[in-house]
Amino acid sequence: MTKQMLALGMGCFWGPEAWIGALHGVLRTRTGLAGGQQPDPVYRQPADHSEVVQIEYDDTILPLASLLEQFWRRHRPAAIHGYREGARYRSLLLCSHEEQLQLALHMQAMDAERAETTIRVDTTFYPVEERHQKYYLQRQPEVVEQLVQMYDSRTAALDTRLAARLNGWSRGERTVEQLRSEVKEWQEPLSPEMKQHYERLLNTLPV
Ligand code: MHO
Repeated sequence: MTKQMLALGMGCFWGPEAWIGALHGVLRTRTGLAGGQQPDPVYRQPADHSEVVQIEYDDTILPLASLLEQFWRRHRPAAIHGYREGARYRSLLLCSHEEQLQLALHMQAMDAERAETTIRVDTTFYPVEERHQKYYLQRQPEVVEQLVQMYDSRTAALDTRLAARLNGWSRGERTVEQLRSEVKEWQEPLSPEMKQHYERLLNTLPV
């Protein structure tokens, strides 16, 4: 497995975190601010930064090209710019290395509508407060509560691969059945005991 990192901006980060978290091969998602120059932006005052989803993914399962196809299919870059104040909402593709950048630029050139997306290598990322992490999953407190019981803290629980998938499920991006069969295949770094906890949680979800 090759672990990769990338950040995508396409408007309000709540919805994108849900569909991205549902993708097979995504290991972790976080919402935050990125793409600007000014130090220490916060949600209420993003300065010159934009809302983005930071994604950790396994590119042997989810190739970058397929992630980026979906990124451009899921939003219209030109429709986002200038919506609301400053730079908060922008079509943004922040790569973590040159190889990602070359593929992203190549794919951008394939469709004129993609021209409005800002693309560059930039790994600076400022996570935002917890209430914006897995926003739609957090609307289901009884599910989050079960997840929290398996981890040391709410922060750790909301940061997991399962939390990313459940967030997708809470938006109808995945069925419980799909999650059950996927979790069966998860190996490292999941202990057999933890996997049982996961399966138990999935069994309590309304189908
Ligand atoms: N629906 C919100 C946007 C929140 S998002 C995290 C609003 O229109 O105020 O940008």
